[in-house]
Amino acid sequence: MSQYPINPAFVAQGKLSDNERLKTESDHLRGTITTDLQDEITGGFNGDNFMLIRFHGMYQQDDRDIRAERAAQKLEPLHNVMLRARMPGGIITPTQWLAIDRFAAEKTMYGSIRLTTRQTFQFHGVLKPNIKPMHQFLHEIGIDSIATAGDVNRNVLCTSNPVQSELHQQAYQWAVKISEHLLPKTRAYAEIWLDEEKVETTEQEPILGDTYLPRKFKTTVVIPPDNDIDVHANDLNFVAIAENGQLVGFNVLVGGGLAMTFGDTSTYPRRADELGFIPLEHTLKVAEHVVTVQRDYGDRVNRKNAKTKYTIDRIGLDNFRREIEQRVGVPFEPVRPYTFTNRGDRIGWVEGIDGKHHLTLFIENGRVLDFPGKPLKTGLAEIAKVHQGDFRMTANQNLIVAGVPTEQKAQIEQLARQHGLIDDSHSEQRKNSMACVAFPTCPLAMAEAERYLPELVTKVEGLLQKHQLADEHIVLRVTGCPNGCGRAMLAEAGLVGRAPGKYNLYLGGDRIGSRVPKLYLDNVAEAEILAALDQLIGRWAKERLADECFGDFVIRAGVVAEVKVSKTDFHA
Ligand code: SRM
Ligand code: SF4
Repeated sequence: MSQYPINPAFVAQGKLSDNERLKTESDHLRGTITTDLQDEITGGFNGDNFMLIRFHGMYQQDDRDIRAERAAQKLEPLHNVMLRARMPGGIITPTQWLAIDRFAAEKTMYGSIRLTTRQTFQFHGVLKPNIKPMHQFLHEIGIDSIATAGDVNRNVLCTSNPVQSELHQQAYQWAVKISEHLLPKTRAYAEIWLDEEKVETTEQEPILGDTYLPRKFKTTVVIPPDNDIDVHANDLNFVAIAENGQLVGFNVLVGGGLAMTFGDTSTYPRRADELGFIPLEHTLKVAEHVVTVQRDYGDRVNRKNAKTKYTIDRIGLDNFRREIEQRVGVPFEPVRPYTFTNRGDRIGWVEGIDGKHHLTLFIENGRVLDFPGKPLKTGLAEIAKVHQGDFRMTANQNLIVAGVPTEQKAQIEQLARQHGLIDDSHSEQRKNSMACVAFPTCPLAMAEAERYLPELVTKVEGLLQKHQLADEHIVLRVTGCPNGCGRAMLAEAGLVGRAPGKYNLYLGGDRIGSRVPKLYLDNVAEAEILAALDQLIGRWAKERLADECFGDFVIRAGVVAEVKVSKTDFHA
C-alpha cells in the first residue's frame, strides 16, 4: 500500500490507467529490465519494461524510414533506444563533451548528438548490447539519465546565458538542487545499469510517491528578462527575483503545458499561472509540495487530462495554492514585479559582467553532426579540446561556449568559423525557427519537422524579402504532432503536423512566449501555408505599427482571435 494513496475521488470515478498498474507492480521501476537486457532474441524490451525504461531516461524506437522494408523481409523493426541525459541547466564540461562526441560516433546508429528543447542532449539509435556500457560510460564522466522521461520531474531548465554571471550561478545552483531534491529515490538505476548491489531497504518515494506522478512534470528556473526556457510550457517555474544583483527568492508559476490531442477539446495548451513569491529558504519545500499536490490530485484515470495544467483547471488555482501553502506551512507573498522581454538566444559573442566572453552558436535543429561543408560535430570537438570554460545547451537547441577569457576569443572564433559553426549568412528568421525531432525516430510523428524546417525557413525568408522585411523575423516553430515538443504552441506562427505533408497553422503567439496561438488553417499542405503567410506578411509590412511583431499584428488586425484563457477559447 502506498504511503500516499491515490486520491480516492479518482479511483471512484473509473479504472486507473494501465500506467498506474505498471508503476505499482514495477518494484520501484525495476520491472524485469535486467532479464530483458539478456534476451538476445529481440532487440527490444517486453511488456511493462518498454515503458519502465523511460524512467531511466530511454525510449525504445525504430527507424520509421526502414520499417516497411524490414517488415517486407519479415524482420522485426530495428529496435534501438534513444537516451536523454539529465543535465540541469544544460551545463556540460569540455571533457564530458569529448566523451559523448566519441560515444555518438562509435556506438550510435546515427552518429549524432541531438540538443533538445529542454537543454540536454539525446543519443539516437543505441542498440541493446551498447545500452548498459553507455550508462556505465556516462556514469564515469559524471552524467546520468535518471528521470529524464516517465512520470517524474524531468530535466530542470535554467536560463542559459550567463551574462549576469553571479545571478546566473546562483539560479543554476538552485536548478541543480531542485533536480536532485525531486529525483526518484529508488536505487533501480544504480542496480540495473551500474551493477550496484541490491541493498535490503524498505525503499520509499516520499516525494514522488510509490506510484510516481500521474504524468510527466517539468520545472524551470528563469532569470528575467530572458524567457529562453519558455515558462508557459512548464508545470512549475521559479522566476528569479534579485535585489542588488543577489537572488532573494522566486515568483512561482504553475500549470503551463503545450500538448493537446486533435479532436479532443478536453486537451489544450495552457499558460502558467502565478502562485506568488517565496523567499529563497522555502524553494525546495515549495518545489516538493507543488509536486506532492499534483501527485495526489492529478488524474490517474485519464492520462490525457493528467498534467498539472488540468489539475489546476479542475480544482481551481486558489485551492491548488491553498493546499501547497498548508503543506509548506507558509503562505505565498504577493508576486514581485518582473518582465520578460525576449526568449531567443543571443547568437554570437556577449561579454558577462565578470569580463568573461560567451559565444552562442546557432545549431540548426540542435543536430550536432558533420554535414557536407559544415563539420559541426568535428568543430565542437576541436573547440572542446582547447576550451577552458564550459558548454551550455540552451532550450532553443543551441550551444553556448561559455566562460572564454579575452585572450582565447580569437582562437575559439576561428575554430567555430572554420567548421561552419558561425555562419554570417544565417538570417534572423533562421535563428528564430525551431522544430522537434519527428521522423525518422519519433514513433508519434504525423509529419516531418526537423528534416523539413530548413527548407521551410528558406521559403519564409523569401517571403520576408519579397515584402522588404529581410531583416525581420517571425518566431516560427514546427512540431510533427500535437504533443508540441518544438513548442509551436508558443510561436508567432506554429505548424503542427497532421499527416505526411499536412499541417495545422496556428498564428498569434508573441515574441516573449506569453501567448498561445490560435488555429488559422486546418490540415493544409505547404502551398496553402505559404500563400497565407505571403498575404499576411504583405499586410504586416504595410499595416504594422512601429515595432509591432507579426504575432501581435495578426491579433490586432483581427486575422485570428486572441487566446486569453485556453480552456475556454483555444478551441472556440
Ligand atoms: Fe517531447 C513525447 C521529443 C520536448 C511534449 N517527445 C516525446 C517523444 C519521447 C516521443 C515518444 O513519447 O515516444 C519524442 C522523441 C523524439 C525523438 O526521436 O527524439 C519527444 N520532446 C522531444 C524533444 C527531443 C524535442 C526536440 O526536438 O528537442 C524534446 C526533449 C526534451 C527533453 O530534453 O526532455 C521534447 N516534449 C517537449 C516539449 C517542450 C518543452 O518541454 O519545453 C513538450 C511540450 C511541453 C509540454 O510538455 O506540454 C513535449 N513530448 C511531449 C508530449 C506530450 C505531453 C502531454 O502533455 O501530453 C509527448 C507524448 C507523451 O508524453 O505522451 C512527448
Ligand atoms: Fe515526436 Fe510529436 Fe514530439 Fe515531434 S512533437 S518529437 S513528432 S512527439
